[in-house]
Amino acid sequence: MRPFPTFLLAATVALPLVAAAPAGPMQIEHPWSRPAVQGSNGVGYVSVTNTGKTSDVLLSVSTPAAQRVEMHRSMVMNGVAMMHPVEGGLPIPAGTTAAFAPSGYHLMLIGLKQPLALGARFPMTLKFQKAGAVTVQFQVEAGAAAPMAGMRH
Ligand SMILES: [Cu+2]
Repeated sequence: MRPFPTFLLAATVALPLVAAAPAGPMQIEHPWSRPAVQGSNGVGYVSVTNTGKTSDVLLSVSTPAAQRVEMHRSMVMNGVAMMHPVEGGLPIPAGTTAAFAPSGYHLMLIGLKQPLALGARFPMTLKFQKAGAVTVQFQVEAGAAAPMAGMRH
């Protein structure tokens, strides 16, 4: 299904950077994950701002820590929490932020090859259509629970 455009937040003010990685026009902030056991699925959250002048697309994400990574969107339908895969990449227009955060878009780590222990760090590579591949370290944090009941991610 097509991504719903509410995740796009106009970045009209300069925000202070937290654990930012230089990635050309892509400003990547607060890459984090939750504790999970080997063999299960993990989750990744990150904020990606396109500071460039042209639109870009987040095509895919990969990590040596899992068999594959999918982009998902959490939503509630008829009172039931569900997740849908984002097909065809996630467009990030110039000057906007794609926010992967609890109860919204998230990165789903399918088939963890290693446990994700609290405090550990692991690399994830974000592949953009124009900005190319960008590898950032995700930190395993306790984080806040998903604000919506029944929603795990
Ligand atoms: Cu998911």
